[in-house]
Amino acid sequence: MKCRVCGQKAVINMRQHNLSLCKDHYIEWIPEQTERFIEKYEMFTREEKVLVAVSSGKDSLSLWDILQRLGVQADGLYICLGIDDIRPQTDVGLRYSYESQCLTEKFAAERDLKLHIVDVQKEYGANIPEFALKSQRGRGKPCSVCGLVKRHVMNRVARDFGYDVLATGHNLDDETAVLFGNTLTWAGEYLLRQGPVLPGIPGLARKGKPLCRIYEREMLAYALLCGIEYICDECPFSVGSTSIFYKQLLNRLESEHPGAKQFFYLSFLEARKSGLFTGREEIQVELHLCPNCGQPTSAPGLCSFCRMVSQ
Ligand code: Q46
Ligand code: ZN
Ligand code: ZN
Repeated sequence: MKCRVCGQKAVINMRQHNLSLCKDHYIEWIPEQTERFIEKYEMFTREEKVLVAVSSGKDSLSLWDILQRLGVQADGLYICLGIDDIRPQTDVGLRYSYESQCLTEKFAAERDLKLHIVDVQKEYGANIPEFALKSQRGRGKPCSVCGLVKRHVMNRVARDFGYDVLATGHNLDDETAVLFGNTLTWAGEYLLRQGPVLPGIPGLARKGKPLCRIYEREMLAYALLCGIEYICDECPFSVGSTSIFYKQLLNRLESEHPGAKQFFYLSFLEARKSGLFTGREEIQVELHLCPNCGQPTSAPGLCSFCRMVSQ
């Protein structure tokens, strides 16, 4: 197996792209691909201020690394969720947030990058497991509460510090797992909103997913080959999630049909572009501003986040 560019020994063979590359050319190829997708989907321009949401996972840290290589001025945001001291069957969750924060801070310090840190417990009086216990949303699993908190904090920091766009490290496997779930239920509203970029509205920054066309396996290889120190443990609450199950199903499909995930995602984007999900009249949701935090919300009064925090 030889590198298609230089003929040296290849370190990765991507059947889905019919491409093998050596380490040096692979480390160049991933940023080139990312740049192509940033431009193709008009995520942001060189002049815009980018905020990257970093969790210390391989995808978000690699994304931050790639943006630096591309010369994009991107600052980081780490949200400390307080997912520590949890004792499931194993003790993986014991210091999940603590370790994530250390790795993210180290990454930023070594590269002299600006990092915003928001500690949910300190700022809002409870951590994610505690919010999950006291909120209706969190019954059983805290992921719904966690998603609400992360969205709120990301939007708040982007607005308060004047960022034009919020970039997240979702890869192709993440996107196809969500797409698969939304397709199983034909969740039209979600299908309409899913895509590489979500336009901003007053009070909410644009959101972009520069890695949305890159396979998880490719991102893992990139992080390893670049020597990026990321957290290997998954969040303890992700155990048994439907998204992991969908990823496993899609991996089986991919192993039989290389390129299947990419084809699924690209065909969806084409179908969406051609108006497949806008057949009926688009419902114009009137947005109100939350009187407490000022973020847009679909119903008058406090937004869901402020309601949860005030409980
Ligand atoms: S961090 Fe939060 Fe995830 Fe953990 S609690 Fe669920 S949503 S699984 S990406
Ligand atoms: Zn090469
Ligand atoms: Zn609010």
